[in-house]
Amino acid sequence: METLDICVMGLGYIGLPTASLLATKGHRVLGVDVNSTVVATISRGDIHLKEPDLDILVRSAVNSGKLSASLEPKASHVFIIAVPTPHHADYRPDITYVESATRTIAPYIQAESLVILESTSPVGTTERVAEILRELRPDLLKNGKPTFYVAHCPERVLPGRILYELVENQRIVGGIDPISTEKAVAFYQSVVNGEVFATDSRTAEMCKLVENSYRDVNIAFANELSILCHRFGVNVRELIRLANKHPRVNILSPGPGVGGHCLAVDPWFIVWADPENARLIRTAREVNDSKVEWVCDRVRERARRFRDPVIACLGLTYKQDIDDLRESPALEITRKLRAEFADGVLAVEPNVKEFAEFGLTDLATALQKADIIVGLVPHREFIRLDPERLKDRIVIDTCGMFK
Ligand code: SAJ
Repeated sequence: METLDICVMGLGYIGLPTASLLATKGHRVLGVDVNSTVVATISRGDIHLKEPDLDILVRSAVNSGKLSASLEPKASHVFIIAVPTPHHADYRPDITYVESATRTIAPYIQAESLVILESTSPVGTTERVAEILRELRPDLLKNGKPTFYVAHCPERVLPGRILYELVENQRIVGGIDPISTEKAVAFYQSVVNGEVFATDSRTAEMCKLVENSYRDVNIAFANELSILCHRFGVNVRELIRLANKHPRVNILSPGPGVGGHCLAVDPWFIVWADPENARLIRTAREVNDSKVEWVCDRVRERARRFRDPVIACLGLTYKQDIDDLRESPALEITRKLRAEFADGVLAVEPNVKEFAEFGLTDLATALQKADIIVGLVPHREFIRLDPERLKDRIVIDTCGMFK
C-alpha cells in the first residue's frame, strides 16, 4: 500500500482514534485541532479523552513518528474532517465547524487530493464542503469540474468500543460524483477490515442519520413501556425479557432517557429538514427527553415522606463505563434534583475525576448516608454492588442495574 500524507481535522472521539489508526497503518498523519491544549497533549503522546486502549495506540503512533499534532494543516493526499456537528437551541443544525475546517484546509489541497467528511451531517453538507472548496480554489477546476475529490463516510463507532469498531465496522461511502466515491472507497478498503459500500453523498448522509434515529425510536418504545408498566404495576424488565422470547421481537432497554452527542442530536437533523413528515422520529425524541422529568417525579414522590431527604444519584455520564457527560440524562436528573434538594443530593461518578459544577461523593459515603438511591448509569462499580448495601434504602433503579 502506498504511504499517504493524511490530515485529520478535529482530534476528538472520532478524529483522534482515526488519526492513530491510520498512523499505525504506516501513513504519515497530521492531526489538527483548534485547541492548543489538545495539540500539546497529543504531541506528548498523551490523550485528553477516556476510551479503552486509546492511550496505548496514541502513544505508539506518536513515538513511531507517524502521528503528530498541530494547529495548522499541511499539504496532504487525504484530508479527513471529523469535527462536531451540533444543533442550535431551536434544533437547526450547526455545520459551522465543518465549514470552518473546510476553509482551513482549502489552501492545502491539490489536484487529486481526497477530502472526506466523517462528521455526522445534515443531508447536503458534503456538497456544501465541495462548494466551499470550489469557491476558494478555482485554480483546481478543470472545465468547471474539480480536480480534487470530495466524499462522505460517516463514522459509526460506538464509544467504549471505538478501536474495534473503527476497523471492523462496515462503512458507507458516498462521493459528490462517481470518481470521488471510487477514490474514497479505495481509501477505506485499504485501511479497514469491514466491507465498504458505495453510494452518493446524500444517501450516505441520510444513512447515518437514519441509523441513529432507528435506535432512538426503538429506545423510545422501551422508555414508553417503562412509563406504562409503572402505571399498570408490571415489572418492565420482566415484561421485555419475556416479550423478547418471540422470534421477531427485540425490545431495547428502558433507561433515564437517551444521551450522548449522537442519538439525542442526529434525529433532529431529519426533523428540522421536514418537520411535517418526520412525526415518528420527533415523537421518539420527545418521549426519550421526557423521561428525565418522569424520573424526577418518581424521586419526588418517594422523597415526600422525609423532612430532609438524602438522595444518592449513582452515575452522571450518558452511558456506562465512559467519562462522557454530553447530553446526559443522568446529569440532567441530578441537576434538577439538586435545584430542589440542594446538598441533600449526593452525586457519585467514578469515571469523572473533577467536576466543576458541583462536588462528587464517593460510593461508600453516598450509600451510607442516602435515604433514597437512584440508579442512573449501570457502571461496573454499581452493578456488582452487594444487595445488602442497598438494604433499608428506597431504591429507584432507572436502568435495571441492581440485582
Ligand atoms: N440506551 C438506552 N437503552 C438501550 C440502549 C441505549 O437507554 O437499550 C441509551 C444509552 O444509555 C445512551 C444512549 O442510549 O444514553 C445512546 O447510547 P448507545 O450506546 O446506543 O449509542 P451511542 O450514542 O454511544 O453511539 C451511537 C451508535 N449508533 C447506533 O448504535 C445506531 C454508534 O454506532 C454511532 O457511531 C454513534 O451513535 C455516533 O457517533 O453517531
